[in-house]
Amino acid sequence: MIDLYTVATSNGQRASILLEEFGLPYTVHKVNLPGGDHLKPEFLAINPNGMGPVIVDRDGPGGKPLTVFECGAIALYLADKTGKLMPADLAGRAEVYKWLSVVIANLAPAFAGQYFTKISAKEKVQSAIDIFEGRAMRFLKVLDQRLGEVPYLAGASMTIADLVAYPSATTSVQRLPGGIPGLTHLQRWVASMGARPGVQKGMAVSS
Ligand SMILES: N[C@@H](CCC(=O)N[C@@H](CS)C(=O)NCC(=O)O)C(=O)O
Repeated sequence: MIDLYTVATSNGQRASILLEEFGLPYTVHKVNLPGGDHLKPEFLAINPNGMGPVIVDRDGPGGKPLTVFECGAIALYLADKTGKLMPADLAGRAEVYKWLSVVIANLAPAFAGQYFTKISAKEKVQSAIDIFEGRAMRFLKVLDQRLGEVPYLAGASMTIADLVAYPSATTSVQRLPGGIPGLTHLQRWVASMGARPGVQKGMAVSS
């Protein structure tokens, strides 16, 4: 059994749709960010960064509990644990690493910057908001271009890269003025990913 400590954001959604699509049983623990749950000692004990989501795999390697934080690490750990949603060949795996990194290291931080400058900041600086929104749109266009070439981010089959990307392309994009008109390949992929029962359940778990 896995304990999922989740947050009602794109990052929490990444973890819960991964667990659903891997078909792993898990118990949900909701972390209340406005209430400061993530800064309490018991949460910092499982993620010293004080950020959700976190999973605690009670049946980790050697039958011992193992804690994993950071969405990219959670996705890779679960793929390794199950042997699913990751190609067997090195070239295919490299595609997963690339597109997973585009989302985790570029798109998600751009949306985080947009959130901080547009919503959290007491003083709104339009030029800073424009930088983050421009970067988010730039990376979304890269995903759209890629999805015009192949059905899924890493190629012919759905992988963890798609599951990690999906919440950014649905939840986070709602904060972009005007949404993503014209990104037709991305929209096609969003519709097909969103039709999956596991994705729907996982999105609901962390909303
Ligand atoms: N890079 C982290 C980002 C996680 C993250 O930003 N979590 C946010 C919620 S969306 C959080 O817990 N923030 C609390 C804080 O920054 O204090 C990941 O991929 O898991």
